[in-house]
Amino acid sequence: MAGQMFLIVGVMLIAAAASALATSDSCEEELAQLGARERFLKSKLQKQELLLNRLQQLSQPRTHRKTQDPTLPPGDQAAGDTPHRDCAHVFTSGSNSSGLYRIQARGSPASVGAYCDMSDGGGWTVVQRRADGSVLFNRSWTEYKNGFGDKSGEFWFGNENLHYLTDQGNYSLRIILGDLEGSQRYAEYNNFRVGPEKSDYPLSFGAYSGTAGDALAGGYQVGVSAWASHQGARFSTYDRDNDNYKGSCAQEDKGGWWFNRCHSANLNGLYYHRGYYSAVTDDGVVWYPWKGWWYSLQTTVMKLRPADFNVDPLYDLNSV
Ligand SMILES: [Ca+2]
Repeated sequence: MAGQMFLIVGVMLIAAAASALATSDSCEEELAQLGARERFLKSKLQKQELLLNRLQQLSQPRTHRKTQDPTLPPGDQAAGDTPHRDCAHVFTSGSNSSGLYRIQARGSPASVGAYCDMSDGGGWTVVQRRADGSVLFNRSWTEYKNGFGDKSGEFWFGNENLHYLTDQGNYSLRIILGDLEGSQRYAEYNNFRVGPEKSDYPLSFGAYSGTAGDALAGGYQVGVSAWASHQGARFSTYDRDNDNYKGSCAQEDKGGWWFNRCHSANLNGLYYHRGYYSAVTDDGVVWYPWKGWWYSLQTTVMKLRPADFNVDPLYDLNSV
């Protein structure tokens, strides 16, 4: 009898201890959940405060009078009275919808219309776009110098504009590529710079990051950079051959670009509507490390933003 009592007391003690342990486990779990919830709510609150600040700023009267630029088509937005150095400057001045603005880089003799991409963190000056093959990219030195195409569609911003823009400081280049199925990859380079015309608009860039592969430096494969890298390459067009090839890369590959001997990437090549193509030379819209030489990309965007641009956490996907 005494033994049974002893056992019952033992079982009760174990049950109590187990229950205490279980309680302690579930408490910890609950605490962890509450902690995570608290962090989530705090970050949500922070983002809502940012949004509120932004809305308040937008509802306040402008200190600068906005004027419609007569050289831009109706509906396009003007950058305001003060010349903006780039689209990042337009963005930080309070304009956060994508579209056409006027910018004037320091040192540039005149202002120029630029397509500002205010998505993807905002503040991007778009300098090249392929979307449907509607614009011919096999153009002369002068056309590449001044830019061509339709800034709301396919276009080249112009080497002169690229030079003045990137001469202002450390710019990051983000390239977004798309294939026929709608998949996208990106490549990013810091310290992107285009030199002056007197040096044939030489290209220089810093470290790569991204998902499309490092075509510009030819860093995707050991031993190919001598002919595949675009680092330091001068610009060539069909009427101005500055490449390292005995023939003319621009003539063979049908677009203006920073050719070496000849390329690992040529985003200004011929537009083939079906992606894969066959031709005498690799003259498509090419980014070799992603799709090889015999696939012509369906969409490309090259856009620039100062490397020290402060990305609003509200729009920064990496911060979520
Ligand atoms: Ca040559």
